[in-house]
Amino acid sequence: MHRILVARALYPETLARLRQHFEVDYNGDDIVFSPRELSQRLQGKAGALTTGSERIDASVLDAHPQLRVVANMAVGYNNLDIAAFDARGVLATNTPDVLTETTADFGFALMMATARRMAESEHFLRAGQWTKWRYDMFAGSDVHGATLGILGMGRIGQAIARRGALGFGMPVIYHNRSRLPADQEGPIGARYVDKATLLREADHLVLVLPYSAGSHHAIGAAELAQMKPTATLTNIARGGIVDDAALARALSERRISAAGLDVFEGEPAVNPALLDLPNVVLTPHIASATERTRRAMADLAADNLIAALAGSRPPTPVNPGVLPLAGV
Ligand code: 8YV
Repeated sequence: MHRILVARALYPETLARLRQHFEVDYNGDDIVFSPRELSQRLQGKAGALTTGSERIDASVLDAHPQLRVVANMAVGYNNLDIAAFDARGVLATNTPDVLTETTADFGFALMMATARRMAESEHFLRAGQWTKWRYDMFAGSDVHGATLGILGMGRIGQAIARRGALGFGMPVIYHNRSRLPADQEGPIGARYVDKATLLREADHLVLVLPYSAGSHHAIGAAELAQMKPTATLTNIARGGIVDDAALARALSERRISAAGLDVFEGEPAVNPALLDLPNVVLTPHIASATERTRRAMADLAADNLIAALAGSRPPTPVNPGVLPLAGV
């Protein structure tokens, strides 16, 4: 029986299924391992079920040549050094598709909460400051009919575009590494534009691109300066895509109107400058967090581990070029 590490707390049902196939070392206390602790716990393991909080790079793989598969319970896998995996013939898997609509719901909700000042007004009410109606009280910006800008037009970006175009009559503009085929642009009337046009024309800009060295600080002071002063920015992608310090400055100087952030540079730490601002809605990386979707992500990660370590093709490999795996 292969030995695996389940690196974080997991649904008991998923864990029980894994235990039918493997000898499981389970981090039931849900400790976020230091790199050293993680390396210790990977001793003798053929597989690992990880989340975005566990970093597996060349040095970890070199220290554990018996490790064959890392199943990440996330669609994003910037915590895994895929070039290092490829070079060593180690398989990485992720959890696409099962979270697309759930994450798009949240992205749209966060964008709406940001535009309509929901967090700020709720804090005002809870603080007992609501003593009268006033004509301009918490007047925000409209979502319906406004131009929706999307940076990164993968599955989640397209699902957000559908919500905006079909449900809220929003013209959609987007920028991406590659343009969508016409039959995918057509139904949502999405217009492909360069990044400068996206920044200049979007009323509500939503970030849904993967994090990589190339997307680090894709939105910094220079980009924020190109946006409309009335625009909002929503980040449900990854911390590090936005320069949070530059964003805090832009928000405090009202160079854009508001931001909604579900992800942060260095999370779970949050730049203190953001915490002090009224015009930002902050959530703790929960865009995929519905009961059903998180179970589906856990199950898919388990399916990937079970298939790969049985020598079968896993449902959602990140680097299928390493298949078939040697030594399983
Ligand atoms: C995860 C995410 O919850 O899927 C992703 O890429 O960001 C979230 O859905 C998070 O990464 C924990 O693994």
